[in-house]
Order: sequence, then structure tokens, then C-alpha cells
Amino acid sequence: MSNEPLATSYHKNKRVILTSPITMKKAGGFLWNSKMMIQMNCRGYATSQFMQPEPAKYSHAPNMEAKTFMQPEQDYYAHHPGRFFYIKDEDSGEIFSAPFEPVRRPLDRYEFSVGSSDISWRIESLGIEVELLLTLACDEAIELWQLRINNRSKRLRNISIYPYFTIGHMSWMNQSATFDPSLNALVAKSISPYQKVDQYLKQQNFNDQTFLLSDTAPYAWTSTQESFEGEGGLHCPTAISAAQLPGASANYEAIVAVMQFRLKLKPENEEQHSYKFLFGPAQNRDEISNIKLRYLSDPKAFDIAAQDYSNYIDKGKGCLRIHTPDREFDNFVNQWLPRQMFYHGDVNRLSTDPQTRNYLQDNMGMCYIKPATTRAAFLTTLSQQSRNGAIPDGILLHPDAELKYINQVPHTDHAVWLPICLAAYLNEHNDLALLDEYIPFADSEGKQTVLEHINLAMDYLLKARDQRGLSFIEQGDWCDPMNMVGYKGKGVSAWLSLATAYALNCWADICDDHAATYGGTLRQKNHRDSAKEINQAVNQHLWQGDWYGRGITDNNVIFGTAQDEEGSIYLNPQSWAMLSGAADTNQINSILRHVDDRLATPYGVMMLAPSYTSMREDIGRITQKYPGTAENGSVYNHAAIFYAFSLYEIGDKDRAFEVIRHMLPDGDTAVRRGQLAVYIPNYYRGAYLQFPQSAGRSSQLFNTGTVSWLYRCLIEGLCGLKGNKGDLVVKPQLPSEWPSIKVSREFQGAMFHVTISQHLERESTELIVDGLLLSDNRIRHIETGKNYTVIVKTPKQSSRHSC
Ligand code: CEZ
Repeated sequence: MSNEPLATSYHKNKRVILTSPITMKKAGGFLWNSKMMIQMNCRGYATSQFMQPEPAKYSHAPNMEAKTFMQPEQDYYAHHPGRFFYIKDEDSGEIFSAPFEPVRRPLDRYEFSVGSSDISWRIESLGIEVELLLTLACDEAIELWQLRINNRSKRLRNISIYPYFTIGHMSWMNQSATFDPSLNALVAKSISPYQKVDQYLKQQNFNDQTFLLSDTAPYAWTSTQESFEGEGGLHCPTAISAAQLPGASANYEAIVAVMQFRLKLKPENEEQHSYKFLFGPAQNRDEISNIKLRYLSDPKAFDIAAQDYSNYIDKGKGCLRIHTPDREFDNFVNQWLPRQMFYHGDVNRLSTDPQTRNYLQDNMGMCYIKPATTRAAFLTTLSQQSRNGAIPDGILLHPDAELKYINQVPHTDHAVWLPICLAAYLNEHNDLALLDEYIPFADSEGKQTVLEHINLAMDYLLKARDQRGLSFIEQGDWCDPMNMVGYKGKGVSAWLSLATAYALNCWADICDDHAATYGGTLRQKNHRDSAKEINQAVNQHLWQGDWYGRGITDNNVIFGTAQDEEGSIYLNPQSWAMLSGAADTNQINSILRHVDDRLATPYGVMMLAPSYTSMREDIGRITQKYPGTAENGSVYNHAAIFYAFSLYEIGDKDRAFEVIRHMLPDGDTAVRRGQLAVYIPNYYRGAYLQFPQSAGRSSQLFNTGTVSWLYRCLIEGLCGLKGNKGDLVVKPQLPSEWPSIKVSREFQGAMFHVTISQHLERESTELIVDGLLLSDNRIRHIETGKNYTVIVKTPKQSSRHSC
């Protein structure tokens, strides 16, 4: 047990609730649709963006911001963009703000509650209760806000309510704002900065306006930061101290959207008042007027929109429901995990050029939700392949999209994800016909089958190796910032070599299955031989006696070894050597021992250790990331899930579950992590021995390749209900302390209600399907639409490899 204070969050009715704005200041939730996302913090700060088609902002900081994505461990400052409501007692002059910022007045009650399709607060101060509810429009960039206010005190209250929504510094070229009474909206206008004529032509139809629309005519308003804040500052804005907001238009000034509503509240909850607000970007007045008509003319429109949005989020249901002795884990797996997976797969992290490896892995997750999307993603990816087999760094998803940022840096791993992710899709859906689809290339006429496209990709990978048979790394593999190991053209990657071997084996299995159904090619044997050859090369050049090194630099220096003071052990090559078959039993035992000793922490397994503290020019940018953050030795969940997957592959079910369970905040670690169990973050701080005081802190980033792999681990590993050629192969791997679990699993259009229990006296697994004892662990001839009752009894034994 750690000495962490008890967490102040709990799960109730499919919501995660936080009861203090102080203990986890950065905790929040996120909402998205195909046009926007918002990360809403428990204290009222927000990071939001919409697509046009590239990500853009409609609520800025009041100063000129650098153009950024979401930032890890984003700090919030008083003027950070957010959505706030000041409440003033007009009789006493006292003020407080909901949900907490900017006034920070201690509240008598605070409840921040994250649901699947909305985020809400219920707070109380000065005898006044405020309820806030945020949801999104289903398919447009609009925030829908509702505020309800109650007088819980025994006297009549005379109050003012002020929504204060930040709009900030919109553009250095042109920005202004004023209240438009005919719209009942505060409208800010700007021109997105540009310099080139062709940018003008592209940007002239941008949504350069931001509006705050209200269902109630305000008593007063103001729209400049200065007129609102004055000398009082955000804790006690000058404009709020006055009786009435000054009605200042913004003419090339930092912009705020503030309205004032005056209200008399009868005592003791006798009547409730509510207000609706819409906030978002728009192109022009007509659009805002149209939005007003659609959402504010019918009193039910908000509810209908909220229902539509909730229906959209509900489409992200997975094919698995579990009931285990660990209820917190169940809540996450049954609700939040498929939701996060759906976000990744349905809107591709709101990117128009997702990195190919992200695109493929995120779509692997979609095979458990909406398989047609996964299928289409393979076709899209392969139609952007070059005839020589090369797979691009990013996949273009919009006619105007271009490869940007990291996608302009050559990475060498993209092809390996094709068979690896395809295997998951085929396990689930047995859609071998996909391999016979003819699709084009990016750079030449003519079409080829998916099968031939992937053969070309495998050949390309095999060619991109040195004389030792190891894969070149160029400026990065899975690890983006490992950009200087091989930039001179010589450096090689142990991880990529092993991933290539694993991919080739996966591909050979798929080709075997395809051949068995459709008659076959003869290349499977070559693929398996090549995999073996690569495994041998890695064992010969990169096995270091205790574990595998991470690679060999352009100057022929092996790194990731005991001789290195920093970065002496990396997790990825160890995991993938178990997947590729490179590691034998002795090697596996040694690997596990050293991972336990050197990488395990109370917050999960670190991706490398010790973290680098200064630049290594033969490794690159990863060594310059702050020690313990991101790839430089954090608990990088994507790497950790590969490890868990490989542990299930070798049958080490206890270690595997331990790795997985550490991905979620729990009672002991929640406050330290500072995050609610509504998503798995990109990383938790590592460098456990170097910086123990910050270890465990969540990055608060909800973009991560972890989630699809976690789902796969649960289906194929923990529950052991893995599809194979249309059959269900049953091989559960429950942690040894669980006596039993219940699982509902959808597969091939049928529903399986499975009870899995562990028994000390059993020596082998027993499988009973609808009352009949099966002779092996394979459920065959599955009928669509049927409900199956499955009872599985397994021997109870610890799986922990002794090491
Ligand atoms: O981004 C991820 C990538 O989206 O890093 C992973 C990689 O496999 C994913 O494809 C590991 O490198 O410094 C960088 O450029 C990094 O690439 C990061 O941006 C990293 C972040 O953790 C973003 O979530």
C-alpha cells in the first residue's frame, strides 16, 4: 500500500465522479464528434479544436499562441481558454464561479461528473446551487451548454449570472466582437492570418467567427478582456463589481464572450431557472442564425441533440462485456475502453493524415466495433502504397490533406502493421475474401490483389536490411523520436527486425488460411524461413546475454545494453522477441527477470531505463525528451501493452494482467496519477528511480495506440475467446487470484454467454456448450443470431514464469 491520499473519484451509474476540484487539478473528460473535440477540465479549462479540414481553434488564449496539438501534462493558467460562469449575490456583492475557476472560492459542494456523452457539474456556494451540463452536437462543431440554478437558502436571492467564455486572441490580422441583439449572440469575427495569395483562396471560407448564443436575452454583455477584467483581475473582475456589464465591443482587442442575466430566486428551491448556450465556430451570420433556429426555437431541440449525440457515442460499443471480481476494471472495459477505441477509429484522432501505423492499429480496434471501417482502412492504406512495395508514412484521408509534421520524416516500420493488424481482423471476421480484392497503387497504373500488395510490402521490408539481415531504421521505427540511430543509412533496429519476423509469421498464417480456402501461393514457406533468418540474426548480433539490445547505430555501436549507463534496457525488443519466436525459454526467463527488476514500477512498466538525461547524437531526439516523459522512459502504455500481449502469447497470465491493471488509476494511485479512469493515457511519468516524486503522473493525453491492443489482449488473451477461421477457440488466461468471471462475447453474429472458472483439482480444461461437453477447445459451426451458453472450467495454476 502506498501513502497516497484516498482518491476522491468514484463510479456511479456509468459516470465517473470527482468530488473535489483540488486533488486532481488536471483531471477531465473529453467529448468529440467528426468535426471537433473538447478536453474539458474539472475546473472549467478547456482545450478544443474543430476541423476545416485541418484542426483549428475557436477559443484561444488571450495572447498569441503557438499552433499546438494537445500538450502532455498541459498546465492551465488563469487565462487559459475555458468555460466559466460567475455568480454574484447582488445584495451582498459576493461572487463565486462555476465550476471552480477563475474565482476559486471554496465550494460547499462540488461534483464533476464525466459520462460517455456529456460532462456535468453540480456545485454549491453561498446557498446557491449551480448545475452545468456540456454535450456536443452530433456532427457539427457546436458545444451545447445548459445551466440550472437553484436557491437552497431560506431567503429570496437577488443574483446575476455571467457566462464567461474565452475567445481570446483570434488573429493578428483582424479580430473584433460585439453583441448582435437580433441573434441574441455575442459574435467574434477574425481573419485567419496568412501571407500568400493561394492561402487566401483556400482560407476565405474558413469558419473565422466564434459565437456564444443564448436562449435568453441578456441584461448586459461585454466582449473585450480589458472591459471585463479591468484592474480586478479574473478573480474579481471589475465589470462584475459594477451593476451592469459595460457593453464594450472589441475592435482589434483580446476577446471574451460575457453576458449578464439578472434573476430573483425564491427561497428553498421553490423554482428552478435554466439557461441554454451554444458556443462554437461559424463562417458567417447566416450560419449562426441557422444554428439558432435549429437549436433554440424548439424547447426540445437540446434534448434531441443530446440524444442524437449519445446515440452516436453508443455506436462505439465493443463485442465484449465482462463481469469479474474487479468491478472498477469491468467498468472501464465495458464502457470507457470501447468508447476510447471508437474515438480513435471513427475519427482517426481528428487528423487528415494519420501516421500509417496509428491508422492501422486504430482500425484494428474498429474490427471489434464496426468491421466495415477496418476493412475499408486496409483498402485505403494499400491504395496509397507504391508499386515498389513502400508504404507511406501517413495515410491521406481528405482531398486537401498532405503529409505533415512527423509524416515528413522517413520511418521504416509502417508495412509491419499490415499483417499484424489484419490478423486481428481476420480472427474476428474470417473475411479472407478481402485478400482477393483488386486495388490500385499510388504511383502507377494497374491494380493488384490485397494479397499481392502485402507480398510486395513484405518484400520491401525484407530488402530494407543490411548484410547481417537486420532492418534499417533510417529516422525512426515505431519509436518516432529515435531519429538519429540510422539517419546516415547504416543503423539498424532490433525492434523492427523482430517486428518484421513477427509480421512475416502472421502473414504466412494468413496465407495458409487463404490457401486452404481458395487454393494457394507457395510463398508461406519463404516468409517463415525469412522470419527464422531474422530471428537468428537478432540473436547473433543483438542478444546481450541477459536481454536484447535496441539497435546498432550508424557507427556500429550496439545500444540498449548493460554497458549503457542510460537507456540500458528497452522494453520493445524484449516483448517482440517473445512474439517473433526469437527468444527461447532461457532467454524469456532472463528477459522477464530483468524487466521486473529494471522496468517495473507501481504505475506500470517503463519503456526504457534509466531515462536519458542528455543528448546522444547517435540515438536522437528521444534522448532530449525530459527524463521519464513520453518515449524517454515513461510508462508508455503503448509499449506496455505490446509487453502484455507478448505475455499472453507465452501464457504468463499473471504478469500480463498486472501490466494491464497498472494502466488504470486505482484507489491507491489515482491522486498521484491525477487522472480519472475514463481513458488510458499516452503515458504515466516514469524514471521511477531517477525522479520518484513525479513518477506516475498522467500525461492527460487520450490519443494512444494502446486501446485497440488492450481490447485484443482481453479478447484473445484474458478471456481467451479468440476467433479462428470462423470458429471460436477457447483458451482463457484469468489471473490466478480470480475464481471465476462471466463474459458476454459477440462473435460471427452469435452471442456467447460464457462462465469461466478455475479449479485447483483440474488438470485440463473442460468446455461445455449448451450442455454438451466438447472434445477440444474449439466451438464450430457457429450460427448467426444464436445465443450460446458456454461453461469453461480450467485448471488453477500460477502462470508466472520462474525467473
Ligand atoms: O507520438 C506517438 C506516435 O503517434 O509516438 C509513438 C508512435 O508509435 C506513434 O505512432 C512512439 O514513438 O516525439 C514525437 O514525435 C512522438 O511521436 C510523439 O508525438 C508521440 C506522442 O506520444 C503523441 O501522442
